[in-house]
Amino acid sequence: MNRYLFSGAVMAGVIAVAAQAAPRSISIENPWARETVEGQAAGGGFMTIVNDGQREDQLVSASSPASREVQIHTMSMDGGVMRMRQLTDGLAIPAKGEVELKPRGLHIMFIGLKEPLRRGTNVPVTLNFRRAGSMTAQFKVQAMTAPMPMGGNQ
Ligand SMILES: [Cu+2]
Repeated sequence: MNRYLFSGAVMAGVIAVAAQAAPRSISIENPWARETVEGQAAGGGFMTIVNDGQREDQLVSASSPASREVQIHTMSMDGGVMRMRQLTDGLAIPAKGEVELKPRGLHIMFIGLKEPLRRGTNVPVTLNFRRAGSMTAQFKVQAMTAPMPMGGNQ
C-alpha cells in the first residue's frame, strides 16, 4: 500500500485543445526514449498522455519487446536525493486533461533491456489503459544529450 505523490504541475492538468478526430479518448503525443549505452540494463521513456474523454482513465501497465519489463515510475526529491518509485496502482489521466512524462519526472522505465536503445530507431511500447484499452506507440530514440523539453536542465 504505497502512497505516491503527484507534483502540483501534474495535478494541475492542462486542457487539451488538439482538434483530433480520433475515436479513442486517449492519445499519445511525442513518445520518445533516451538512447542507452552498451550494457545499460534500464532506460527511460517519455510522452504526453492526453485524455479527451469525460471520465478519468488510468495507465495501468505497459510492455515492450525491447525489455523484459516496462514499469511506470515517479521521480521526486527526497531529502536532496532523486528517487524513483514504481506506480503499482497505475497512473491517473484526468478527464479532459493530460499528463506529461518527462525527464526528472514521471516516466516509463524499460527494465532488462535486451539490447541498447539506439538513436534514430523506434521502440514499440504497448500501453494498457483501464478504459481506453491497449494501444501501441512508437517511442523515438533520441540522444542522451537531446535538449529537454519544458525547461528540463541536464
Ligand atoms: Cu525509473
